[in-house]
Amino acid sequence: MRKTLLTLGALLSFSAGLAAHEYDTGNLHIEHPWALAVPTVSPNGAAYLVIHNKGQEEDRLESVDTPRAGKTEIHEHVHKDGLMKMQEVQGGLAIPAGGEVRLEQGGYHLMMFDLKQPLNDGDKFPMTLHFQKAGDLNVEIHVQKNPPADADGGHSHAH
Ligand SMILES: [Cu+2]
Repeated sequence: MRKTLLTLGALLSFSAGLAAHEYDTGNLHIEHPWALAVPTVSPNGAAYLVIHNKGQEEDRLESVDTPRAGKTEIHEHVHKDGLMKMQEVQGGLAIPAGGEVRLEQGGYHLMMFDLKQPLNDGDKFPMTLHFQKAGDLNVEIHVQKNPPADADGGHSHAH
């Protein structure tokens, strides 16, 4: 019995290590901030993360910035005239009480303009998230060729 428990514990800590980096600030929990590696000629890039709000009140991601880019905006994709376009989220991104917001490919993203250096696989760089209630949070963005494996597995990507 004791041996089984120890084995399970080792497995759990191993998978927690694989799940990489997470952050907490106030009632917010942020999972795995990452950016897609892009060809060196691209002046722009996008970063993604998941924000959980464990609190009783809505919070709001008002803006973000990183020294890696000239300008960073919170974007959403919208369907317009049969085309998929992206635009800045006006007034910030609401993080509902007790809910979560996923920034992922094809949806909300942190759009970086005028990259100072190309986003190469394996790079890491800092970004500051400015929340209305939780304040500022510094995170590290990991540049990857592929989206992170989904740790919670409890939702569908069918959209
Ligand atoms: Cu965009």
